[in-house]
Amino acid sequence: MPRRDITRARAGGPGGRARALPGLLLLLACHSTAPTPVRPASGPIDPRATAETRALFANLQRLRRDHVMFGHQDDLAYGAFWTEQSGRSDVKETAGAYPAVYGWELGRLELDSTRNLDGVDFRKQQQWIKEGHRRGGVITVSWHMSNPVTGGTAWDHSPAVGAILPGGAQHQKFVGWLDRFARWDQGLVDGQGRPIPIVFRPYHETSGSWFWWGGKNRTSEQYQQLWRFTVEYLRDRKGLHNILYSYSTDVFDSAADYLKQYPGDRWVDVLGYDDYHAVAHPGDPAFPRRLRELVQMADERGKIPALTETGLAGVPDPNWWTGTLLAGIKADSIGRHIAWVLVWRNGPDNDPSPDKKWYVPYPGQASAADFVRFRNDPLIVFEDRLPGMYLPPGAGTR
Ligand code: BMA
Repeated sequence: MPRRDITRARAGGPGGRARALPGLLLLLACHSTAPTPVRPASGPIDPRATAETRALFANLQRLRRDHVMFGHQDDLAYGAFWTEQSGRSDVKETAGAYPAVYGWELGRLELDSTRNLDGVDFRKQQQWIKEGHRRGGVITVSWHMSNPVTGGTAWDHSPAVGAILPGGAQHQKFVGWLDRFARWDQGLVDGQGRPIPIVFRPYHETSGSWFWWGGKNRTSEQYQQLWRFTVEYLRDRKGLHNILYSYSTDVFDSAADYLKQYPGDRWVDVLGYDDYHAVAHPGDPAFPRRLRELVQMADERGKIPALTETGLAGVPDPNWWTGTLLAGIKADSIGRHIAWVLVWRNGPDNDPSPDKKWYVPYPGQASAADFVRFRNDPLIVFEDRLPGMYLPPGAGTR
């Protein structure tokens, strides 16, 4: 299918048709074709969110009017050919700047392990989170939580949700796991002792049945109860106020499909979804269609839409960054208003064919030149072009 040219589709955008029009006409043109406006009164679901967390919410909403941030999982911990080397980042070494968003993972924190399921040391992880935050980056956290009933991994989909809800046989054990999260979260403070805001994305890809909290392994009601209990416990019982909560599904067919187990507007700040499917096929119309639906759902609710995970393993397509990812984001004048896109980790650890696991290039990799083109696109923001995300909007630079 031929693509729409985004510079024309988006009135008032760089190079857009509206640019040639004089003042008033320009204003009218912007007005008539602009995407659904973001509800100005929106804010975090936590009424006691810290000033920095409220600022992060507002700045994410503001930034996505014109830009999309780029993120990478485990960026500072290891890369394609290195582990734990201070200052290193495959993203920076290839594109010249750190990512704007840093994804981190908590799996095995619940077991009191010193390292997560991918071998990342939790103490060092906290240092990397602080380092990224100090540079102005945005932190997002996933949790491939072990199965609380069997003790197996997150992929052990023996029924568990019913057992950990209040009244269930494993409820206290589960609450103990949330307590460990709370201790971990309380360690995240900046140089002045203020809590570092995070986007927390537990129980992710919930539409799929590969995790114990997903799909056929629980009812929608059980998922919603689990979600609401988690928010209430962390926010109201543990008093954590540095968190934006991100719901996320895997690929979805429609808004109704996406919202099937949605916990509700009072319980979610970020509407995310993970897509490793459409992005494997350049020009797949399902990709901009999903982004459009996601942004519309978020705009209607005053929430923040984000492509919370994506990527092409090994990035064998030399033009994937601009030809598939960027083209797909730009293909829809509404869908382009996601706040960020995060690609998965560069971990070669547990894959027999390691090159299949790289999600960002290293210098010299097949897609490296195109990754630089992606980074230079005016829509895309890496860390060096971020505004001050933790100051009230308009308050200046970081
Ligand atoms: C998955 C894979 C696994 C990893 C897990 C948690 O998508 O990358 O190797 O253990 O995420 O990070």
